[in-house]
Amino acid sequence: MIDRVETGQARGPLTIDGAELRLVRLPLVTPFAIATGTMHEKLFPLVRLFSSGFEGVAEGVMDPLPDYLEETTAGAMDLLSTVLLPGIVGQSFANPQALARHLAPWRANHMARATVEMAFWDLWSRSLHLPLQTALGGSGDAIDVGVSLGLGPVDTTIGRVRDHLDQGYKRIKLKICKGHDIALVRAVREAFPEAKLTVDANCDYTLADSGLLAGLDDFALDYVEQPLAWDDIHDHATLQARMRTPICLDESIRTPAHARKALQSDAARVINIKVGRSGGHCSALAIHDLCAAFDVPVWCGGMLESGIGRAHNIHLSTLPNFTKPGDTSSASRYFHRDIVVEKLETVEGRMPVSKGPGTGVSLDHDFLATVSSDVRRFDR
Ligand code: OSB
Ligand code: MG
Repeated sequence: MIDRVETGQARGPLTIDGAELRLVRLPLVTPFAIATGTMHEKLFPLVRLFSSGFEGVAEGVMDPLPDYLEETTAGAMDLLSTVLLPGIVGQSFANPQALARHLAPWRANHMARATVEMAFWDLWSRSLHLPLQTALGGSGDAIDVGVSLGLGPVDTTIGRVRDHLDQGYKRIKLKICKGHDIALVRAVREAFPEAKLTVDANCDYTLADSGLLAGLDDFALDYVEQPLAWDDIHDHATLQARMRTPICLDESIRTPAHARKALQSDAARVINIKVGRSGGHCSALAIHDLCAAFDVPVWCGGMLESGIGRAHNIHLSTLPNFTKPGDTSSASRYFHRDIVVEKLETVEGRMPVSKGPGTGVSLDHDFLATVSSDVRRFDR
């Protein structure tokens, strides 16, 4: 039984005294190419919530264009500033579940809602002087992590795989797309017969490609991530019946109901939980528990987050059913300089978990100011 802190009785409800929203732009160290396009920078809404001298922070994981899921940065900035943040400033919430219930009536917009919900979890766990990990019901001092390598030529990819295995990363995920799949995976598998390998197609295939996808069964992959459409659990069930390699769903799982349907229909034998994609930690915990009930392992995905989102992901990854390495690798792989003071770096493929209150990371305000625009305050 997971011992979760379900109430804020210790200090009573938290009243949101104020909120701040800003847009943050960070250049990426290496452009990141996936089936839907190439990212050169990370642009994201950053939300800060204030209550009784405490502060909670979170970032949104939506992209500028609706290429991963349907949400966009501009759309989220609008929803956050006109509806979600004005709707909670001045309101009191006994615990994160109460805040999640307040946000529940809104349709979709899971990433925008997650930004607010996650900031509240950070705020609430700080107010209780607990690490976020403890408030969520997790434990342990470090988590296993792998890396997600963007699309690239076969020879460069082999070099990058070697590099990351040498650094101790526990699993290598290769991005694939139509026309850049079997030959790539064969070459990497031949070069690294023992490596824990997975692939991620970001929805690039259809059921018409079942034969090709079943061909991936030859390469002892741990799983194939999101081969088919973002909104099609049913087709993934059909595909799973045609291949041995476990299917892992990412884009298709935005709610616990999506997870339940995927598990009931055998559309996913592994699930990638991204808290920022799924409406926040309450929903991520529900997905985690459902998967455990179906004996399906989960792992924590990433969206090239800054240290703020990365820290949330690290704490969530300490829950017991996160039994596969996550994508929460060293921040220095993504950014020359991060917006948090603490260095989130792996040691031999393990990411340490902060034991300070909340996420345990603090904003580097001087640097943050240089990469921020559109700063807005919401007061009572
Ligand atoms: O599908 O998991 C994905 C990055 C951006 C958008 C989608 C995905 C990814 C990654 C990178 O795979 C994960 C990370 O290193 O943060
Ligand atoms: Mg993915």
